[in-house]
Amino acid sequence: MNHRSLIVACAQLGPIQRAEPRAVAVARMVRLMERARARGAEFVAFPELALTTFFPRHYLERIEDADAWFETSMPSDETAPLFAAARRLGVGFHLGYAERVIEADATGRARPRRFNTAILVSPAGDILLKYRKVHLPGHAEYDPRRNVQHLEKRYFEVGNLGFPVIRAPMGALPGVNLGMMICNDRRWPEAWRVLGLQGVELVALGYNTPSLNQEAGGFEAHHLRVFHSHLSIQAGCYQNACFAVATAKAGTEDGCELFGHSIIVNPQGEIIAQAGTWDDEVITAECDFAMCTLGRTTIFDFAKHRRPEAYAPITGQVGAVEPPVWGDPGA
Ligand code: CDV
Repeated sequence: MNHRSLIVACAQLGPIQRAEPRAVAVARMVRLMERARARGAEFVAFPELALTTFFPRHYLERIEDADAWFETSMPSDETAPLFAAARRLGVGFHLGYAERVIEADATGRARPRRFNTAILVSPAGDILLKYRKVHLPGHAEYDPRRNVQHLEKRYFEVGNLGFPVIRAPMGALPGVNLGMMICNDRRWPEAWRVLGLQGVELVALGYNTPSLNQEAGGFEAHHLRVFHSHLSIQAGCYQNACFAVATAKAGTEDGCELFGHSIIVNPQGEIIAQAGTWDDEVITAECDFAMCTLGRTTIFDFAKHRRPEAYAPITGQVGAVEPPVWGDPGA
């Protein structure tokens, strides 16, 4: 049997302050790609919104005033060095960024639209696949109760590309099934399963997650923030028999702390590499895709064991609908 393996890297980024120009961030990212390549990596994953500060923490009354944080072309003059590095080093990469496009909406009207986006880029510098974040956390209006805002629902529309998977050459392999999710998506088993149903073998995902729960909806112990992130990624990999390369933006950015703990996870749900700093850092691991077979042919053999006829509420409703109280004659 052919050995199908790929060396992947998380290129974790330390903080990018509000005043830091894109060119500085891109230069840091190119250095991380070089370090990853020197350690054998054939595919490098960057965080969510990797080119700028995590700007949804800043409230701007006019959404257009946030446009400086958005990319209107990819690559652009400023991001071209990433694509050049991919070609020079022969590595593919995953990049999260804020995307502004003129695109028709559901009514057919073309207008400026903004998405929290990620792309997969081949070692030849071609964009293979685009994904737009589906699960946007936070709120759309300024919330005076919060110490730090989380305005993703203000600055972005819900992604309209679904959860696509592509089979593409990567490293020495003629085809790997590659998919993406972005940050909060990792907490939703539905997102993983849609990727799993397309036979995804490697999920690239980036995140910006504050160390503190800023929602003020109740106490959440600090250590549980990292635990819940890892729990979600490990469960997603195990239940869909795939690898994940999950990359953080880390450290104190604009006075707000983001946890690092970037990880690479195998189809058994085990963490096989983990970042140890809250700064620019490369971690690598080898993904042997033969490991996906066990889950796919036994407990998570979808064709044999899934029961979609029992899953209607998953796509038929949004919020929970509780059952009536047992024995209540009025119910
Ligand atoms: N960028 C994110 O999507 N962050 C969320 C926070 C707000 C909880 C996350 O799920 O990590």
